[in-house]
Amino acid sequence: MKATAIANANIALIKYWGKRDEKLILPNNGSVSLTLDKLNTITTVEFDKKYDKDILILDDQELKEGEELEKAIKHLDLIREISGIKELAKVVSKNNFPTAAGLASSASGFTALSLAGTKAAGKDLDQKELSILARRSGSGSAARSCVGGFVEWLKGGKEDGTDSYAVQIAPPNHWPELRMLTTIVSTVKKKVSSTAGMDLTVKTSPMYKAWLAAAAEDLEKMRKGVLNKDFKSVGKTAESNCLNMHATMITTHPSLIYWMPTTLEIIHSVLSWRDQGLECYFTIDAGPQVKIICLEKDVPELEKKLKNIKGVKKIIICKPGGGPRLTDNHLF
Ligand code: 2P0
Repeated sequence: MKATAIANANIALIKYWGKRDEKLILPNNGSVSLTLDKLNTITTVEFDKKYDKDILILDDQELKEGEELEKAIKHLDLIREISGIKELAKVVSKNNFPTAAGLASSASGFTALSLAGTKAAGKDLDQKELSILARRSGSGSAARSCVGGFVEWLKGGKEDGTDSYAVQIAPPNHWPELRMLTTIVSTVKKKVSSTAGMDLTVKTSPMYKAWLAAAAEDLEKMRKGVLNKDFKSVGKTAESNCLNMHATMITTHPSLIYWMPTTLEIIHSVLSWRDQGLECYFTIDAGPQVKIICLEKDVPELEKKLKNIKGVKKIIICKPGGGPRLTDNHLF
């Protein structure tokens, strides 16, 4: 009753920000993401009678308490419920990138946990079932990491959430020249989680209604842009959707300002590089890191320019990546 899975992170081109159901983790708006090939989580799950509690070891550290542990146990409970097993589990998980700094570690983490956990429990879920499970306890955006390439998480309308899951708009090889440069400007764990942040935004930002209206239009444009490989439209739409989301964050009470000085420096740089003819666009999640959307041909030039910005600690060059997979390389 042991299995190991690897799942890739995803970065939203059209963001998810706000829930219509907090228990089932159902979104107020549909979102679109790119699954990335370079940022991943590997997770081994073993259910066994020998365990007298659920054990979670994340990046070599056993979690003894806290929200992350609670979410993981809740997820294991869901897996036990759908599989009809009672055994407790040991979970060992490793990210190849900083956890909880706005790099979607929870999405790849909960996807890997869902796939490894259900397999260890003797269940084979299809992509839709996995996506519905993955979003349930830890991270809504995990629904999207269950699918490779260009992905839409359907908002759905049903109360039970059975029509809110991720589908593929196009596979990774649809647009192999597209790149997402992920810059790391800070590895400090953020003060306000996405879950708490979006809840506050829905309740207090006067901009929230406008965000929802714009996001619905952005979604249409993004689907078309991806299918037509229209780089300008994809970049512009992603950038303005990101800024709209951050406008709702900034106008939340108390204010949620995830940006750091280097974040802003990169934003200004991208705008000026674009003025000079270097076509690139930015997107930012609930954290300080900036992701730059560009084409393969411009990567060397952009990398050179980014390295000249003092606060940029690391640049990870990502391509469209695949969905989650099982492996025999268990972590214990
Ligand atoms: C996204 N984010 O679409 C948006 C943009 C952050 C900003 O989804 O509350 O871990 O657990 O469902 O999915 C990050 O939050 O949040 C996120 P919950 P999640 O990628």
